Amino acid sequence: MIPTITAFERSPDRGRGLARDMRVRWALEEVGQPYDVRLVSFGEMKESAHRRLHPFGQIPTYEEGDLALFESGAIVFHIAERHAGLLPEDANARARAIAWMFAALSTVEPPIVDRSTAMLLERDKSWHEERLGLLEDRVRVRLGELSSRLGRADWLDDAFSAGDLLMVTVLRRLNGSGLVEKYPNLFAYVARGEARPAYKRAFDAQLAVFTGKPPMS
Ligand code: GTB
Repeated sequence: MIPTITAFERSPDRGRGLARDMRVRWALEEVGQPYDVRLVSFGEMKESAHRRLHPFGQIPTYEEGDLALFESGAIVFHIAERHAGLLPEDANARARAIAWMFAALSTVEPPIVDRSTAMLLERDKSWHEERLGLLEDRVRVRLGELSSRLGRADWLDDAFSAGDLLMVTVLRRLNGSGLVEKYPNLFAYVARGEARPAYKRAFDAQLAVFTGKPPMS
């Protein structure tokens, strides 16, 4: 059965792959699962038909037969559980990969989202610069810790996993900030993720929504 996901009809990131449908698309591409996309406007996301799928009126959602899911992490986990390629077979390695999924979403992403929100909504406030400094310090702490753990490895725990997929998408939200560049191993890690053929296919597909041109095959 071909699943259907939802994505922004007009993404505010202008196709830079920063919205959270990107991680779901990437996961589906990694496992070779074709998918359909239903584009929704900001208005439609808040209507009851969409809220039946997503209680908070957001994207992405995932529908597959009788199953409807929201939360990008839960969706990526579902895809990783149903298909080979995103979680190791070995039970302990699998548990560690899942720990990295949680780390990406609940330890590394929050300070990054706080920074993005400050950049988006608080630029006109008299206290913006001071607060931004504090928020960026918090981001730097996490990046430093992540960089130390990654060291010279290609991926967070041996082979590429759903943990890396989520972590790379989280770190990409710092594009243009200059923060990741200060940690050459993290910068290379993000580039390694972006170089994966599945990432490129997912990126091109979401960009095509913005440009209105079909992805190059
Ligand atoms: N925790 C949920 C998940 O992981 O799925 C969060 C979902 C979420 O934040 N969805 C956003 C949304 O629907 C889109 S991704 N927002 C509309 C709303 O809340 O009304 C967040 C996002 C949006 C835009 C950019 N950007 O322009 O760069 C980046 C990320």
